[in-house]
Amino acid sequence: MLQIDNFINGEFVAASTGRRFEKRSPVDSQPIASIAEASEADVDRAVAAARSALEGEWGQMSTAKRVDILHAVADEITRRFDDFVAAEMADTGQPHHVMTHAFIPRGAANFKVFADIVKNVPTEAFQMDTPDGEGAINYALRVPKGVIGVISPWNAPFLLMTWKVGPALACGNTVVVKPSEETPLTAALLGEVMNSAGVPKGVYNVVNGFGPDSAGEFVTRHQGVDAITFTGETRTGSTIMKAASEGIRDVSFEMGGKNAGIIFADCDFDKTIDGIFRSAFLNTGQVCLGTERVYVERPIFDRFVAALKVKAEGVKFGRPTEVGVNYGPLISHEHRDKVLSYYAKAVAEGATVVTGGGVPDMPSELAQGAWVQPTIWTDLPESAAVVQEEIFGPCCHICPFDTEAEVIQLANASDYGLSTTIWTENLARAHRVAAKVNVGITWVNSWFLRDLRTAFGGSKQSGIGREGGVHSLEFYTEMRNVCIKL
Ligand code: NAD
Ligand code: 6OD
Repeated sequence: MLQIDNFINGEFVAASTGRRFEKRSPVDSQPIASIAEASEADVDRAVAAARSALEGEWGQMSTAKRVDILHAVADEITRRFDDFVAAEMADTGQPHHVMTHAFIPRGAANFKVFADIVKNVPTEAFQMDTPDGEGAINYALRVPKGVIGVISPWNAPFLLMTWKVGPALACGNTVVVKPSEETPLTAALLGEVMNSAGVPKGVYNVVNGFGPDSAGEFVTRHQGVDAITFTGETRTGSTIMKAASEGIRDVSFEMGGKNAGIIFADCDFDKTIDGIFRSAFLNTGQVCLGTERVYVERPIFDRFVAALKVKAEGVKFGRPTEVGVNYGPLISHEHRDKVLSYYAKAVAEGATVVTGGGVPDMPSELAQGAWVQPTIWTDLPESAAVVQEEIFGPCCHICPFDTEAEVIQLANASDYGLSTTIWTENLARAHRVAAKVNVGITWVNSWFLRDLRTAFGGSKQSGIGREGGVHSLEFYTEMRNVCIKL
């Protein structure tokens, strides 16, 4: 079994209390790692190390050198690509090709892209008239915000953690990361990478543990943490916001979604089926940007439901490295209980179960894993729990619509506003509808196609703020204006 320790001031260290917890494989429930559970004193040490790095070598370093070091981090991630793939597969149980084609390459990109942005983006300057006619000039300095608390989830652990650590370090901050208790492996591996790439001690720290009354709460309450960037459930965001209010500390939140797929009758049918299949079932539906509400224009409704059913019934369950496997387990039994409770609610509320709805028959060596069937429902009212609440599982409800105005109203009838996909061959309609759907990201005829220079985030209860491109600089730096009278 792997021994995973906290990473503080450039060293792997056990918890001061000696406490550890166990991580089990979602595939078969076998124990895979023993993890040091950080105490409040450990979090204190991590924050102190981050502060001292900020005031020391890292804080004094030229931007050019910092950028070079972050490129070295990206190169080292690429060199150890297979280790990251293996670690993330062990943690999440998701198929090999999802790791190699989607999630792990983003780790390196998250460092490179933000290092280059920081190197190239100018600050602002204004010439100003003054009563004496001689004028003044204003310019802004960008300074790091300080020690950043990074709280990350389990569904795409490495992608989501580096999406915050990359820009935070590029801007000259230091970090204390609290990865999800479900997925500690890649954050630890990144500690080794930081040391190999020459990142000074204390710049990147990892404290493991849980949320309330554990490492998550210790980090977010800590007054030595200057700002908190969080990805996870909306309910957790609300708790963290209260903690951040002590000391008036800034937050950036990327949270839940209940995303709509909008399918017009003039879509490219086969591409749309493939796209909705991916957006509903990739990563076993555990993607915040995934589609759990599907609205299909009535003339193609029956054909669409039948075709998506065939795709859902064609998934291949199995171990992540098995050839042809394209569908993994849920992250844990606890999460499976939640998803299955929604499967039961859908039936209780009168759904037609088009496919799935339960636990698949698995071979005996996988029977203890957290497996669930991909599930499709129809015939529910919009008020049903599975149409309103984020399930974060491999399931969707499909509902017919008749007009553009109606589907816009349906898509917007949610407390969340993270993403949407629109499927049509009519470009004018795509632009029209995209402008009216109240979400942070709309994809037309695609899904999860990411340009890291764009603003990423959610509206309504899906988030606060935007990260990505120069928008990350807005959170991870502060602007100091200098006014010079000429
Ligand atoms: P979660 O909120 O349960 O946990 C996220 C992290 O917060 C974990 O590290 C957890 O230990 C920590 N945490 C929990 N309670 C805490 C507390 N009181 N104080 C401090 N830290 C605490 O979320 P999850 O189950 O890990 O992830 C799934 C959720 O994340 C879904 O809602 C999904 O939509 C959302 N998500 C959003 C995005 C996005 O970009 N908007 C991306 C991925 C996931
Ligand atoms: O692509 C990203 O930058 C990002 N934050 C993706 C979020 C995926 C949610 O599961």
